[in-house]
Amino acid sequence: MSDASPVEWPQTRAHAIRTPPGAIRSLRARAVLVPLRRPVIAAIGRFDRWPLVLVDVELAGGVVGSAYVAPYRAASVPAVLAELSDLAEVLVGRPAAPFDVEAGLMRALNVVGVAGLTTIAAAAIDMALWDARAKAAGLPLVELLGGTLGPVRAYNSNGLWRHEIGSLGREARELADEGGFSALKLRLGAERLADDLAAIAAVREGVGRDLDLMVDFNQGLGGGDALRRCHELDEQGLYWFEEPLAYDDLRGYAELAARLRTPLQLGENLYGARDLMRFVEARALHYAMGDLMRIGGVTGWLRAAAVAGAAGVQFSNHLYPEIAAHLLRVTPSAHWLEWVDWASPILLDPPVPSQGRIVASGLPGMDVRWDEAAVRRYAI
Ligand code: SMN
Ligand code: MG
Repeated sequence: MSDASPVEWPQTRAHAIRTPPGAIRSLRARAVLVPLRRPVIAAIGRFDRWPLVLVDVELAGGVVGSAYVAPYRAASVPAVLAELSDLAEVLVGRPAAPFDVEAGLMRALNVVGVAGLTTIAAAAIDMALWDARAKAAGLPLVELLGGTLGPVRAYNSNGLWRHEIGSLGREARELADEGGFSALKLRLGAERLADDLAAIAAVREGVGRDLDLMVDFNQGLGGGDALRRCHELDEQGLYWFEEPLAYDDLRGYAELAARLRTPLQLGENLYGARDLMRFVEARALHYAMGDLMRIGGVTGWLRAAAVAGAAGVQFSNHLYPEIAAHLLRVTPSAHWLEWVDWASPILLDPPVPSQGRIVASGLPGMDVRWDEAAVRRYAI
């Protein structure tokens, strides 16, 4: 974005500001490819390693805010980096004020599209700015936002992918034991109903029926097939059906939501609060989740969480558990934290789940601190 003219940045009057947020001095972006303890195998593909784009925003005065986004495909990393360097040109010298940056970037980007890689890059910057603001204030993000540190209930999403059914029971036991979890997520959407039923039975054989079991179809089913499969599984006592249809099939989801007894969960692929608003208005979901890189970072999360809360829709995170441990504490209809440890290899002191809960560290910022040796090891 070389032409910054459409952006009208607010003129701040020095005398009206008590603690100026400081200007953005520089933005640095790099990428790593980290190993996954258990390969991700779902209807959307197989991933043996997980790409992360790391962003550091330095403010005048020296505070550095950090954040990461995970664009799934390693091949997408150069595009995200290019977008970040484009946005950096516009942002250097501007106040480190996430709401102003959001307004400016959305106005500048709406001519090229505000859903997709542009949003992903903008979300990474937004999160790094919030981290910087929290560090500058000497507060954990949750306290900067007006909340308190405390536990957030989590489910373990680190496994139960679509691999051979024979190992699902043992894996479910391991996953429950890893952090005293009372809920797990299983990926479904096999060609034959019998295989989905066998996967559910295998997990329950491993951990019993007391654990809550969410299931995720990762957009794998066509319209009529989704209705059929969900009906067939409706008596299984599953906690939620996640994304049986293509993520943006508003009409299809509205129909499913009206016909099923098991609550429908979706939202990980929605871009921003307005996307979520459409699904809420169409009564096309029962639960919603926000993915920080698509929902618009911390700023976008706050907006989406307000929409969900006002509608009485319980709101969970998708990935980014370190940051979600802060945000779910200030989310009016906070539901479950999705626990994955995929960024843990490059983080200093990553969160450790215990008794099925995650607690933010209490250090200033949002608990995204690089283990630089590990970042070097996995750099791409
Ligand atoms: C998921 C997340 C990341 C990669 C593959 C699948 C899944 C989830 O949709 O909800 O965790
Ligand atoms: Mg999902």
